[in-house]
Amino acid sequence: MPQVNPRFSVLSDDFAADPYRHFARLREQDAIHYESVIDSYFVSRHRDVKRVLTDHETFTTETLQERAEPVMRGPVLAQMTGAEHTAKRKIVVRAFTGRALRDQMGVVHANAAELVAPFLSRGRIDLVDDFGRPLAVNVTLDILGLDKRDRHQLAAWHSGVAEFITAIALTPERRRHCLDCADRLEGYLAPIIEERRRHPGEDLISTLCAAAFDGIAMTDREVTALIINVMVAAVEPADKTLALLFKHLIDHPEQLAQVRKDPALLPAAIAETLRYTPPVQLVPRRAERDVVLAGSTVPAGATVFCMIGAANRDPAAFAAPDAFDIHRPDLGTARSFTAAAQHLAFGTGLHQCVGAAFARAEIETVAGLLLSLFDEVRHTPGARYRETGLYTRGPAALRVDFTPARSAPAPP
Ligand code: 2IO
Repeated sequence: MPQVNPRFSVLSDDFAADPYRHFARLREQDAIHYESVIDSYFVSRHRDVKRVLTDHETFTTETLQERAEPVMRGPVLAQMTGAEHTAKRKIVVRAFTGRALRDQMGVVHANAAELVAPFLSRGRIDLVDDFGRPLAVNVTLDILGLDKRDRHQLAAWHSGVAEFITAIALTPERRRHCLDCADRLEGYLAPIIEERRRHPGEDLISTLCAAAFDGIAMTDREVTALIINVMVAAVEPADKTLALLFKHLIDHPEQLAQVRKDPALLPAAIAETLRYTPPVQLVPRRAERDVVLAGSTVPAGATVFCMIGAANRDPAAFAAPDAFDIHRPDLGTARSFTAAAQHLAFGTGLHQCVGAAFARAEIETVAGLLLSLFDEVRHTPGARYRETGLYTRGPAALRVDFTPARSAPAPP
C-alpha cells in the first residue's frame, strides 16, 4: 500500500496556503484522496482526471443539482445531456465565437481602457480590486445587456452565487445569504427577460430569449439559469487569470521582455498561465456505479473532485511541470484553447468550457493593452502576495508599480 499521511487534509489551512506544495505527494502516494468530513474523493493524476472528465457514463455532472441549481434557479449547461445539451451548447458557443466574439473584444477594450485611465498618472494599481474584478463584471454586464449603473448591486449578488457554487462547506448562515442573493438576482432579471422577449436587442439575454430548442423557446427559468451560468463563468475566473498572468511574467522578467517584444507570444503566456495555475482548481463529478479509480474502489453515488492544478503539474503529462515556461514544447499553444488541449484548465470532454475562445481573446486583448500602457511593471515594494480559494483560486491582490508609457493617452 502507498503511504498515506492520515493527518493530511485538503481542508487544512496548510493546504489552502499553498496547494502546489502538496500535489506531487498526492499524485504519487495518495492519488485518490478521501476526505471524510465532506465524504468526497480527490483525484490528482492527469490521466485519472482525464478519465473522470471523459467517461460520461460513469462520472456525471449530477453533483451540480446540489452545487449549482439552487442558486442558478434552473439547470446549467454542464448539467444537460443528449440533444438538449447539444442544442443549447451550440446557442451559447455561437454567442461567444466568430463575429460575436470580435464585437465583444471592442467592448472588452473599451472597458479596460476606461478602468485603467485614472491609474496611469499614479503609476500604481492593484490588478485585482482596481482593475481585473470590475473589468470582468463590466464586460459581462455589457455582453448580457445589463445596466452597468447596477454593477455594485449585481456584483454583490454574483459574489453570493459564486460563493455557493465554489464553497467546500457552507455554514447555514452563509448558505442563507447565498440563496438570498440568488433570489434577488432572479427577481432583478425577471422583468428584463420579459422586456427582451417583447423587444429583443443585440445582447446575449435577447439571444437566449429568441433561441428555440426543438422549435420551442426556452422558459424564463431556463433563460435565467443560463444568464446566471454565463455571469458566474465569465466573471469568477477572469480577474484571477489576468492577475496570475502578470504575476508570472513579472516573476520571469526574461519571458516578460519576450512577450513585450513579440505580443504574438501572449497566447502562449496565457495558455502556460492556465496550465501552471488554473483559476478553476476543482471540477466535481458523481460516480454512477462502483468504479476502480487510481487503484481504489469509489462507491456508486460518491462525489469525485478532479484536482486540475495537480493534473496540470503531472510530470507524466508535462516535462518539468513546476517551471513556468511559455516556450515549453509540450504546451501546444494553438491547441490550448480547444478540445485538443493537453492542460485541463478548461476541463475536457463533452462539458469542456464553452467560453475558452472568449477567455483567450479577453485576456489577450486586456494584457496587450496593459503592456502597451505600462513601460515597466514590477511588484509594488513591500506588497505581500497571497492566493486564496480552493475551488476557484487566485491572487487576493496584485499590486504593481509601472512607468506609464510615453505614448499613453493623458488621463481624463
Ligand atoms: C458555473 C466554477 C466559476 C461553469 C458552474 C456551475 C458550471 C461550470 C465551472 C466553470 C467556472 C465556475 N463550471 N464554469 O467550473 O460554467
